[in-house]
Amino acid sequence: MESYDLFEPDTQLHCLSSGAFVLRGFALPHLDHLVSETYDVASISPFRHMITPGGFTMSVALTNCGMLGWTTDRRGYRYVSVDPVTGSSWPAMPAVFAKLASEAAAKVGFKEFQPDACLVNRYSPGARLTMHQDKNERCYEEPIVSVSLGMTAKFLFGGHERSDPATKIPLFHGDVMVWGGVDRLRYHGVMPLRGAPHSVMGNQRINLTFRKAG
Ligand code: MD3
Ligand code: FE
Repeated sequence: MESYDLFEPDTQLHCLSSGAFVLRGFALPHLDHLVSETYDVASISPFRHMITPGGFTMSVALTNCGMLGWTTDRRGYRYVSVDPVTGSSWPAMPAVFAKLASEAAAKVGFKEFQPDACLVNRYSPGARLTMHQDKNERCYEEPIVSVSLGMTAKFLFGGHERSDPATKIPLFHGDVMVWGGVDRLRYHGVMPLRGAPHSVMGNQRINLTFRKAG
């Protein structure tokens, strides 16, 4: 698969497919604020390792903010409004999160994206996400936006069948991805985290994934 630059060299917009984009460094002006808000979210609803319906403990630790949070246990994957660990609502989505996600979506043509869910994934060295589709949301018309913080990850951009070949894409601190339309249900994953600790975030990668789930 070829990727190519669009006409905005200053914003470093890469188009992977007609509905999938990498916005290199799009979050750079907001990074300190994003990182501190992420830690505030995790101080209210802590990172935890969830169990998949198949009985495996996820290597990625996660938490959520916003009206709805993604969760998994032996009963399946779903969105819930109450954090099962704290018994309280998920922390509110910080304004800087919602603004960044909707501005990134608008930049590539998805107007008025208003996420109600932000999944916060934390990767320690060795943690990975196997190839999957994001299928737990009510509406596939809305795009998904993701923000990478910390250590560099190799993202796997697959096709519409699990067995389709995947392109490896490096994602750096401050990179944003947006995908929707014909690419909304592509398989994707993240290779086991490895490499040098990050100067600001240390020995981890954190990813914010914004969705309209409800
Ligand atoms: C490209 N998280 O939590 S979303 C997830 O880095 C998840 O933690 C990724 O996948 C992470 O479900 C970031 C990246 C993503 C998601 C869906 C896509 C990229 C996609 C669908 C089509 C194409
Ligand atoms: Fe996903």
